[in-house]
Amino acid sequence: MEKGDNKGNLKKEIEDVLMSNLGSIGFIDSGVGGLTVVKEALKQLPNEKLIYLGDTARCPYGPRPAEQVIQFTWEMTAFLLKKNIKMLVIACNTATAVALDEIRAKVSIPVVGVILPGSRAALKATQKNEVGIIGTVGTVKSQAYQTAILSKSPTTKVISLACPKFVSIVESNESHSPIAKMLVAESLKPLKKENLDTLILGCTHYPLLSPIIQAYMGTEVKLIDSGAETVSEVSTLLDYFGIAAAPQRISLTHEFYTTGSPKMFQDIASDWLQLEKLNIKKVYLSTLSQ
Ligand code: I24
Ligand code: DGL
Repeated sequence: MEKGDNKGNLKKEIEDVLMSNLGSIGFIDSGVGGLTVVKEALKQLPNEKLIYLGDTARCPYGPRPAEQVIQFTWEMTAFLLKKNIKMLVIACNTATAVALDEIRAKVSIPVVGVILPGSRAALKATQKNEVGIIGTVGTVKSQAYQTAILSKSPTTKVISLACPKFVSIVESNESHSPIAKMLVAESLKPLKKENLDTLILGCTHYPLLSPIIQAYMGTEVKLIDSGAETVSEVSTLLDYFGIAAAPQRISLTHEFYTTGSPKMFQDIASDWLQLEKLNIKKVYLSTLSQ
């Protein structure tokens, strides 16, 4: 082998290492719920290296004041920016609702939230021009979905409903239990009276409840998974900016960071993503606010 060949290989290897970081897509969430978005990304964008940060130590964000959610979201963004990501996805609906504009104004990479993609998909799906949205207290209070939908289609009727108990029912492994069925029926009762044909699942955890939400609302109501819609838009944007990753010669090692217990993160994430050993590290974002 000639000297030059070795040099060429080394250069290629260095380039590969650099590219593998420069080319990552960052995901931030209040905890593990954003893994519903990651699961879609693994399916729709298998060439992309993903870096996920979940603020499990301070989860849930849903009941927190907007100012605090903005602060936490900024801390997560600042952490991922050091990883040289090419795009940032705010996978958490509550964080998107209150912090997207501010984060976008502060960073130079494209920032994608979950609310516009979900709203667009709902407008596409509705025949009756009447859309429902369910989410956390923070998301509903912000009226971010309503604002997004009405800015595109002022005549659309939007009915918002906070379902604060849904997150805890999912997190207590009860998604398929009779208790969950009763809670869903009780909570969604006000929506049944309405004439909507499209319902946005405006929270990372709600896709896990979609079988019982669908059963209660009826098959004529189309459920929109905001996270899945967001990944489709990320795919479009990667092509638009010409920054989509090429097929990889080696298998990708995605990076996962949590502010909580890596062991518990591993248990949930490996079960949910059906991946055995994940690369999970603990991070400390801020010692000031817990
Ligand atoms: N689901 C979520 N969060 C949890 C949970 C869950 N525990 C069981 N299941 N806990 O979100 C949050 C608090 N933890 C997080 C880790 O650190 C410590 C604190 C929904 C996850 C959506 C991907 C139920 C469960 C599971 C495996 C897969 C899916 C799932 F155990 F819903
Ligand atoms: N990730 C949050 C959302 O999508 C749900 C969990 C929480 O309240 O932090 O709104």
